[in-house]
Amino acid sequence: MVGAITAGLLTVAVATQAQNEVFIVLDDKATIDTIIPALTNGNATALLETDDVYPEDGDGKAALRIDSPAGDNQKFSTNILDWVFQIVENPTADDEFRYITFAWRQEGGAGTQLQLHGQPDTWGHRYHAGINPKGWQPSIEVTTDAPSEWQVFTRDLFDDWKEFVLTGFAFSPGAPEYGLFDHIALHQSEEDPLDTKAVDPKGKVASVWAELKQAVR
Ligand SMILES: [Ca+2]
Repeated sequence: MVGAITAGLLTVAVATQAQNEVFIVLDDKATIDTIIPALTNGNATALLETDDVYPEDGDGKAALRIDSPAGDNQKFSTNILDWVFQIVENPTADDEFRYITFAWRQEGGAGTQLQLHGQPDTWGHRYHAGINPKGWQPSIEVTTDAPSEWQVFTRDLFDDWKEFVLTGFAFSPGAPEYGLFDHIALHQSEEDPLDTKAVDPKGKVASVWAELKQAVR
């Protein structure tokens, strides 16, 4: 009897379709103003940039700027705003995601890095372009080109790192001048949900963390 009930529950879970849920980590002015005070660690300074932004954005007027002249050249937090995201192969719930899209540019260096904090492996989920600025590993080189111009990438987090619980980010340009980050979203289907030319506008369901937290608890 117990076995039959369990099997029934499993069937329901598998039948649940992905909602094409999207969580915008940062993109427009509101999201960047929200994340800046939450980046409590690191020697750099986090600022709102309204001029030099990722040009293909729908909002087109906001990016995160990390002025990074010294020390660890980064801003970070292991648990930004109590975020708890489940990185899984088949995301269905509001807090489950498989893909990340991000854009970045850098002034004054030969490589930049984005680090994702979670469990297991704490900071052991990293992406860099050009040189790995601090040599922090593991890190996936998404391009050999230094990001002197804006670059955008979509990565399959499950393929890259397997399942983990994502709670924080480090914006780590490692540059003597500054790094810019923009157009960052977690998503359930592969297409960049912030692409202004996205073919499936129905997929643009932007989650707000406060609502999402209410839904999952
Ligand atoms: Ca933007």
